[in-house]
Amino acid sequence: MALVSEFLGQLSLNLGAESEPKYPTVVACGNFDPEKDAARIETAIKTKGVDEKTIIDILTKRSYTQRREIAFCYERRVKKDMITALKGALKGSLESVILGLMKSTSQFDASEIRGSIKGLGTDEETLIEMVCSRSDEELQQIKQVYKEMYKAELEKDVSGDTSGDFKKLLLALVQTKREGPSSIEDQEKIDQDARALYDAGLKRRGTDVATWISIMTERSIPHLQKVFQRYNNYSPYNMQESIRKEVKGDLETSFVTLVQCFENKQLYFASRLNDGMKSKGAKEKVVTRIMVSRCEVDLMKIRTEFKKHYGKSLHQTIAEHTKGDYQAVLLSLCAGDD
Ligand SMILES: [Ca+2]
Repeated sequence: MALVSEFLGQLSLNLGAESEPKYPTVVACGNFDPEKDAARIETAIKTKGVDEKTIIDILTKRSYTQRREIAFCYERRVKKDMITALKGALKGSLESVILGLMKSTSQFDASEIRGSIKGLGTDEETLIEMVCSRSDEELQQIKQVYKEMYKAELEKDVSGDTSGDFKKLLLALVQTKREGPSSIEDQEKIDQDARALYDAGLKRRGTDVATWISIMTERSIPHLQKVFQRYNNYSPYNMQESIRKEVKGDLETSFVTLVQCFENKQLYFASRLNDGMKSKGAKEKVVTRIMVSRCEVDLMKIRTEFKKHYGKSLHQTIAEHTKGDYQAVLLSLCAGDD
């Protein structure tokens, strides 16, 4: 599997010099005819009882740009907005997935964050996942799109809905202050930071959260990986265990999420997917969010981590724990068994 994902990573377009390589499961369709797709979707929507299968087959096997082209052709043909038509034709979890796919990855991420803070109360679980797992590059795009979509500043909305150290941490992340990776490994700085994390936490009474926030939001990820290894020279507990001992609640979840993502982001998503499908009161919202937001980013690598860690493939797990059209659309996004 590693080989296939590496191959796909090399194939995908790398826009901008500093972009991370991509490992998508949903890629552009080679033999693409937007007029034909639009006509098939029109028929599928008009079919009595709606032909969900055709809608799934088409929209999960095209890139975002292609889906937009289909929507454009559809609107010209039918004189109706395709998204509105899909909204009327589909329902439940399938509708959420398909409407999610009609947004770009950044638009989808921005709308998930907006929903988590502007809904009734604050959905901290979603907010933490979105802010703590995204790279600075992704967050910069999300901020820009957020402004376009909602005429509001993400930073302001996040700070209006959170408080205390939790707010300080999320804001520091949204401000995207992380250093880029350096070609030279600075052993002295690795040691200093490892020590500073220990001195600010386990070593003292209470926690100097400000120090933790600055190190974890400003240092490069390869540097932090080394820091967490070095940390074990000073502390009897590793970084995640130390976080759990020192802080509680949303702040604890946020720091733990950060460290998990620094260590292996795709494993973090794999475990969220696994919990989302297997835990009591399965969390369809989490599963939908990860499948939609990562299918054109790194879902192929998430699949690899999933199989490696759980012994069962993501495909099999979806097949066992979901059903109907929702299962069909997830399996199609998953795009293969491992
Ligand atoms: Ca302490």
